[in-house]
Amino acid sequence: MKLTIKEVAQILLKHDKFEILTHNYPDGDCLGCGYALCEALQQIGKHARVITTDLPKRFVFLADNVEEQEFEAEYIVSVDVADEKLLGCNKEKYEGRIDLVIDHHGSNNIPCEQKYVDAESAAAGEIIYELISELGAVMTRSLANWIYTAISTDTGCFRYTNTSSRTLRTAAQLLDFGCDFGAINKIMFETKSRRTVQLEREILENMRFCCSDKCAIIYTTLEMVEGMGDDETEGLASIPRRIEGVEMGITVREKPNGEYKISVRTTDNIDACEFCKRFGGGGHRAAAGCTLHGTLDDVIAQLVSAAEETV
Ligand SMILES: [Mn+2]
Repeated sequence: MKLTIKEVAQILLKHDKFEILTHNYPDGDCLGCGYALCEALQQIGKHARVITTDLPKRFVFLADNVEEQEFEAEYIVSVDVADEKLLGCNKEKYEGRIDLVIDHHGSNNIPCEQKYVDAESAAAGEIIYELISELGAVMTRSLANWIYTAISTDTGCFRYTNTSSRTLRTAAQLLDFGCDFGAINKIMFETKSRRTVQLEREILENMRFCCSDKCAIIYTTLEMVEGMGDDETEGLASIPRRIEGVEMGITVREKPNGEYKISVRTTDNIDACEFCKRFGGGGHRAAAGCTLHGTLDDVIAQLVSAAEETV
């Protein structure tokens, strides 16, 4: 059933004792949406709690002011979860039990009768923003902060092309509600762990170029990232493509047992997906991936020779 935002609000108003599910490797959007919806429901007299998998360090503060409530759950809502597989360690418990899906991934394939999926929204946070006023909840500063976190992180701080005029209008209203956008931007976009900066230095020192400098290749070994969390090594694939003149950026990540995960980012004229298909991978035109085996030198040599034929 295709629902309107008003109908979603009516459904929520009819139920109580909510569990709100987020996806694994949680990001600012699913967490911001989860906590905002939770507080809005509590504000109008409902019981609610957010179910997460392990929080990356920089998101932990988001849970600071969330009231923990004890109750037997009766109604399960998922936010920003495109597929039940993404529930991670909560999959077994909640698979087939979701009562309402709220999401912005057009590809959402959760089998559920009641779904609100709006692929026009840059972030699920845009949907939650509208829902909060439909629920009759008051937009507090903490609600505004969570929703700002959701929307700003899914748009790369309003830089990605998914940003719409509605995204910016919503953000403007969140500023009117007093959200701490400066502090949130600093944490989300301008802060890296010292270890991450050291890793980046090592990566830059070892960067290789080929194809008359149109292709840049970076790599991490298991030794280089030892003890680092996923959130400390994300975003590395954007390093090569920041370099002027580079049309193809390749990131090689060593995994256990001689396996290497390859991420390829390209500019318009090169098809990253076609490139990765040569190695049994795939993806999108501008961003794709594949897996290779062997030694690091061997893997890089294979990538360089394929790049020389492509770029
Ligand atoms: Mn999202």
